[in-house]
Amino acid sequence: LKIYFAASIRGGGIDQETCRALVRHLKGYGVVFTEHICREAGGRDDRVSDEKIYERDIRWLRASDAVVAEVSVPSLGVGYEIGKSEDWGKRVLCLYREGSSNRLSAMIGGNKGLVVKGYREIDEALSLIDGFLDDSRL
Ligand code: 6IA
Repeated sequence: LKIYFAASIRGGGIDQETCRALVRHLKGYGVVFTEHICREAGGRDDRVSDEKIYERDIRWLRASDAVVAEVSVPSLGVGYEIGKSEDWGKRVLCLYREGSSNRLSAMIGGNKGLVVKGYREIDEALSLIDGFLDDSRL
């Protein structure tokens, strides 16, 4: 399975522990194109040009079988990737940590074309991933 994992980078950055736990779990299902984004979150990400990042990510997104997005921290990039994925008919799981200081955008939370799930503990998020990826429609 080829999985595109999306999470906020410049849009604030998700916490590293959550990022790593999600990526580690996703890797049990196959290739995670974006496994490096945890290390980049909140750190320097200017070693590669924005143009290169955009082109590579779009290529990966197009090639993916499923998209898992952590949406607790608002991110223009993640929102853009979710919109593209939806247009391309990909199944998208959006994971939102309940009680986050940012309310989830209505453009994500109100979209019936996406699978949007709230979680409190990381283990809950991992079970939600299992439910999503074990679905036979993939
Ligand atoms: O607007 P944001 O920066 O929060 O957007 C985050 C989303 O855009 C993530 O889901 C990524 O897929 C994508 N993205 C943004 N910046 C990068 C990036 N920079 N690398 C990969 N994906 C990115 C670091 C480059 C690194 C190789 C040095």
